[in-house]
Amino acid sequence: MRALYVLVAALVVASLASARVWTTVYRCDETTPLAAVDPNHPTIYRDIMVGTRLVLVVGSDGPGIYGDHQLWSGGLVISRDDWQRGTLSGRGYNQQRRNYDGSALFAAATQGRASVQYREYFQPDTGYGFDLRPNQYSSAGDWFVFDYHAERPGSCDVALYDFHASLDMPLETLSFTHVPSRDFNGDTIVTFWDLALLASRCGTVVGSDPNDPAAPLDLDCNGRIDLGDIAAFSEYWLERTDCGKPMTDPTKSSPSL
Ligand SMILES: [Ca+2]
Ligand SMILES: [Ca+2]
Repeated sequence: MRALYVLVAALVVASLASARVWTTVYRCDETTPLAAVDPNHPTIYRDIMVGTRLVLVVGSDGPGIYGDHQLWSGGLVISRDDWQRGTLSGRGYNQQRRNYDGSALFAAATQGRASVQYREYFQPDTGYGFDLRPNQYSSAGDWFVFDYHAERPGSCDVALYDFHASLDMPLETLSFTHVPSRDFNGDTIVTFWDLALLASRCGTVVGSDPNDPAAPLDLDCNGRIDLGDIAAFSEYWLERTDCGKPMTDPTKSSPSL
């Protein structure tokens, strides 16, 4: 009889449990996952350049409805302290519904729509982000998509919450670190043209004025354009910040160095 009680209790718990939900981070091509620094810490990511766009996909291994008919609900949030360094954008804003319809993917919006709404958060910290709610017919798969943009050097965390589980403890925290861009001519890819700009200034002393046009080239911040900057530059060789079509003539966008 005791075994029967245990079985019934297990079935009740299983029927009330919701899907496991997590975030996958892709580069701008929406196909290549962004590498983690350490396999043991899969949500601490390799440094990215300022100007980099990433794509964040919230996915699930099951439907977004609990056994008691409540819908899964959560949020993707950047704290106010980090918001200046990184930003999240929704897709396909629907003015009438005040909803980011384009950020709700098929598995969350099966036979209808899903809720993706921008809001300011006050708990546990002040922050900005999106409330997420799949619909009652949702299924396992990719639920929501957002664009992340690295705005300034420094660190920026993005937290994914399951509001049914906890308002204080995120399900996971994605940790990004932004480093100065190596794409000096702004054509979204680090190539020979950027190397040529760096090499042309090799040996230059960088003034203390942050507006010194050579300042962006001093990647290791030692006050001089030198081999240290070439080494820091080479780590991002051929890396893209975004996947827009490169300009036909990259030299035309060169800054006046
Ligand atoms: Ca470039
Ligand atoms: Ca330097």
